[in-house]
Amino acid sequence: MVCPLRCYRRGVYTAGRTAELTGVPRETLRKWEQRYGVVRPARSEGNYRLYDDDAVRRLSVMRDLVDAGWSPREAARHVLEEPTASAVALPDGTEAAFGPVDELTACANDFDLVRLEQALDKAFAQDDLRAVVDDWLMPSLVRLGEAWQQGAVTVAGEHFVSAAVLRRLSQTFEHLPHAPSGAPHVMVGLARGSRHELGVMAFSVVLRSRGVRVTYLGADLPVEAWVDTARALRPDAVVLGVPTVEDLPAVREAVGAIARIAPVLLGGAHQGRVPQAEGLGHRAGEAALALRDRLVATS
Ligand code: B12
Repeated sequence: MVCPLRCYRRGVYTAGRTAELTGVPRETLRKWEQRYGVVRPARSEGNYRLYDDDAVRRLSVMRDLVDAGWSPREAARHVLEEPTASAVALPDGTEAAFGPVDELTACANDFDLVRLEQALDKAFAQDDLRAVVDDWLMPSLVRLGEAWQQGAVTVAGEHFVSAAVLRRLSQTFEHLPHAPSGAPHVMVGLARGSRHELGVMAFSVVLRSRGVRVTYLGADLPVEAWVDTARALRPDAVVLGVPTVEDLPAVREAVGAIARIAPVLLGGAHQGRVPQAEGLGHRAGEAALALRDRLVATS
């Protein structure tokens, strides 16, 4: 059954439901709480543990890391230290300027294309693409992911929305003017097997809007193709996304190979786990502006 928005926005879950949502057995939930302090569940009147949305998100990330071979201690440290979009407070006035950050999730429930395109129209009508990306689009996608993970939107609903977002970002990218000659040049994309391209695409839009020449290579690019293209184009920098834990091995391989040719920088939720490359931070728009300034200053 599809749950109305209210269910997950202020979600409160029993230990059994949290175990179902995260795939972490109940005994392990207790162990991770007591040994590592990853979550601090509230208690019901009967003294049962009650988990909220943020706890479910933390536990899911920790489960992914442990599944990917991390020790629970290391995974817990990562979960506690690394902020994500959902942990970042939105500035005042965000909803007035762009509309609610729950709007995309609501559209994933009702498949209303008109409403979805109106929400994108309203947000992208703002001049400041950096703010559109950091203050509305990325937080909206994080909400969508949480809703999908909790069963509050279907896979089809999530695809319906993310396809529309990708269309809008691509259209915005195409309508930006070409960079002037002599402008800094950045190659952007994802490693082999990695398909979450909305973050790197949004970053590319902001970068191009500030006069940088962006060669956007998209999703799922094998390491050999990265290397050949970097050798041929000699960009000033290469930027890869690391949106999921599963992307880490391919990103590490790509970084190792590309770093001999050009500086490699990373974005996305798991950027901090690739020691050979610098992370650009978790605000894609701001990171694009900072990178542009840096490249201009060193050119
Ligand atoms: C849309 C979406 C999809 C779409 C992507 C469509 C597209 N063309 O991009 C599709 C349907 C393909 C998809 C597939 C899958 N997905 Co998905 N997806 C999402 C969703 C809802 C948004 C993804 C996104 O754009 N994130 C970008 C931003 C919002 O998130 P971020 O990576 O945390 O980055 C933050 C910052 O680092 C920064 N940032 C992001 N990018 C960049 C880039 C630069 C350069 C910089 C500086 C900063 C920066 O902005 C963000 C906000 O602060 C997320 C939810 C989420 N929380 O991200 C799930 C999510 C990423 N998906 C998930 C999963 C599990 C999957 C699948 C495995 C599902 C499946 N069983 O098939 C596959 C894997 C596909 C693959 N091989 O890569 C999980 C990943 C958990 C993990 N393992 O780490 C998430 C987190 C959902 C969840 N809560 O469980 N997905």
